Amino acid sequence: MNLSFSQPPRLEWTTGDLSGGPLLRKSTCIQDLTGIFSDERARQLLAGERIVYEVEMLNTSPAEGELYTGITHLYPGRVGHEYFMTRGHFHAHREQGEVYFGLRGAGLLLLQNEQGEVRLEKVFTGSVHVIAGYTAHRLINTGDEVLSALAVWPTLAGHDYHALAKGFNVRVFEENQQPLARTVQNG
Ligand code: PAN
Ligand code: ZN
Repeated sequence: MNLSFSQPPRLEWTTGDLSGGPLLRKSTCIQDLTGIFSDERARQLLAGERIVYEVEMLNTSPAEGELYTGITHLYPGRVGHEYFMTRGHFHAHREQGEVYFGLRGAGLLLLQNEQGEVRLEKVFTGSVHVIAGYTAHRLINTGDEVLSALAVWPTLAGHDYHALAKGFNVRVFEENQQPLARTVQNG
């Protein structure tokens, strides 16, 4: 039998650039992130069309049992003193987990369980983050270059952005040129 060799998509590990396959792209800008940062006035003073993060995904089958593969590029910046971050979410199917891999840049992965307990993991080139089910997750860019991370998650998982609409229980601010995590009350 004479089988040909197919060419899979390619991830450039140093930049997080995906190529060679059908891709889906989504940009999230300052104007999309109402109520996400603690200083809403500071957010309104920034240009609404400024991109905070972009997600590139392989356009693969959404069927149950399949996996999605996506890269998040989170730009450096702050709203007031709070670092740029993703919206963050629980999976709609809470039991579904996910794995993140740090590709470039420096930041934090904020993890919060259903009891409201929070953990912060450092994200760096080569970091591996096994996100258990029932755990909300958010990337935070504490550096001054783009933070890129690869994520793989079940198509079944779905996203629930409402459960944490009031915010996570910890926010990360720059103080004296250092990241500082503060516990916040979300009523
Ligand atoms: C990631 C996230 C991505 C963007 O692919 O969706 O980092 O963050 P938000 O979805 O919170 O805006 C993932 O966790 N997928 O499940
Ligand atoms: Zn997720």
